[in-house]
Amino acid sequence: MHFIHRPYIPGETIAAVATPPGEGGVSIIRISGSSAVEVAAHVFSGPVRDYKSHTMHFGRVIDSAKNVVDEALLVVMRSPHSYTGEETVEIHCHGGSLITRRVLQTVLDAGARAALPGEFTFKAYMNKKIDLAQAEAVQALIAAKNDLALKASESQLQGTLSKKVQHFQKELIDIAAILEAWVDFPEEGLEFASLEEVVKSLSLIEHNMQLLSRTFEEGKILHEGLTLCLAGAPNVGKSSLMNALLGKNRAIVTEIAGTTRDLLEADLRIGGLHFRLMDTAGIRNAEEIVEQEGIRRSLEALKEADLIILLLDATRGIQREDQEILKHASSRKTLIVWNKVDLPSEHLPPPGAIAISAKEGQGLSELKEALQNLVWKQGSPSKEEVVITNLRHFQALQSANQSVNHIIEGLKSGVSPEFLAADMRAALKELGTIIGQDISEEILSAIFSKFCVGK
Ligand SMILES: Nc1nc2c(ncn2[C@@H]2O[C@H](COP(=O)(O)OP(=O)(O)OP(=O)(O)O)[C@@H](O)[C@H]2O)c(=O)[nH]1
Ligand SMILES: [Mg+2]
Repeated sequence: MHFIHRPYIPGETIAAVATPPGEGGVSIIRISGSSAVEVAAHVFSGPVRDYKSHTMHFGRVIDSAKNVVDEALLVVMRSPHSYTGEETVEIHCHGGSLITRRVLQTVLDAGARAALPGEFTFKAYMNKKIDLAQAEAVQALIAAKNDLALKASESQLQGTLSKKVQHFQKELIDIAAILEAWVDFPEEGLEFASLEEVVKSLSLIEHNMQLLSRTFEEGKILHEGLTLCLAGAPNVGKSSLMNALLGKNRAIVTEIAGTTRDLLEADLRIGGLHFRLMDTAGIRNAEEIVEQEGIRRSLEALKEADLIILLLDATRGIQREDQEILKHASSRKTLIVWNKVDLPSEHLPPPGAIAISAKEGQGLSELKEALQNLVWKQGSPSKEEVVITNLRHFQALQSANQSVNHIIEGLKSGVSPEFLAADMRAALKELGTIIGQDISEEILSAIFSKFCVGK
């Protein structure tokens, strides 16, 4: 087994800074491997070998020339009760970037090797502390940008996805045994289960796997966020709405039509969702080339965006130019919003329409609610206990599903069970890759190399 093009040596002692780079109160240097305690004993003033597991001790870090490098706290975590499953020592030193580097260098000089990205988690995986789906959850947890994404990765780290996958595997193995019995004992085999029963069980597994893969869309929303484009004719109040949603004067607002010419972007959070908000140039037939280019970009943004707020000016009602813009906005992802309802107008928004005043901040909570409803059209995210957030898992589930579907179709059309064994093996293998069974070194390296050093 290799880890990122390097032979994997069980128990090899590695070290890295586990805290983010830069200045802070405390930095943590993590050492893990069979000689972690020995290495730590070399660089620390106290009797490290005698420390009880999971207890903190104050002392000094001392280099090979007997210079004091820093004062620090040290904790030993004895195998197997550590993140990696191996002997682990953490040194909590002062948080300067230079001092942290010096402490790390002292540890490396004492015999540890500098850890590669994700190598601690890789050790945890190799030592069966966690499976691959859980290792990936660690990374998702660190990268989570909103509460829902955090919840999804926490649950994956607890092993909910792994359990589900193992459950599918077990059900398939049970069915594989029945198919085998049919082949080996064609006479009595059918006593174990009828063809209809097997097809029914397989269809149920297929259905449940589909339900799980469908959560991927949701997982993507949670992790990557959504792009939300503010579009409409000039002067309807797009930039005013951007400012109102952000609660600050991000975009220039004037009474001149054609104020915004470039795409403006900002991060926005609504109810646990993360949006990339885009203010665009008002769309009209422009003469001037800068504005024309701005409008071209607006139309592009409309096409690419996950969601669109199409703004109308309530004092003008729907004009021909609004009709034109509507043609570019797919209704599936568009919310039509009437702005400037604080002004008197003879054009009343249709009943039930979302009516706001970007200027006065009126109707914004209704708008936010409507946005969330548009995102969670298929139901609120908390309903499924397990959410797929990882493309690799999604693809594996899809191919497993396909193989199960082949088996069902084969059985229905009278194909002899022995010819379906390959599909059964394929389905089990694909499911296995999610939790790291039978997985190639390239894939492993690709997964762990995305981690940061020290994790
Ligand atoms: N009374 C009132 N005025 C508004 C409202 N929203 C925007 N305005 C005014 O309408 C004018 C245009 O607003 P902007 O936010 O610049 O409009 P825009 O859609 O970004 O315009 P372009 O960038 O030119 O396409 C400004 O004078 C705003 O003060 C509103 O809700 N009520
Ligand atoms: Mg504008």
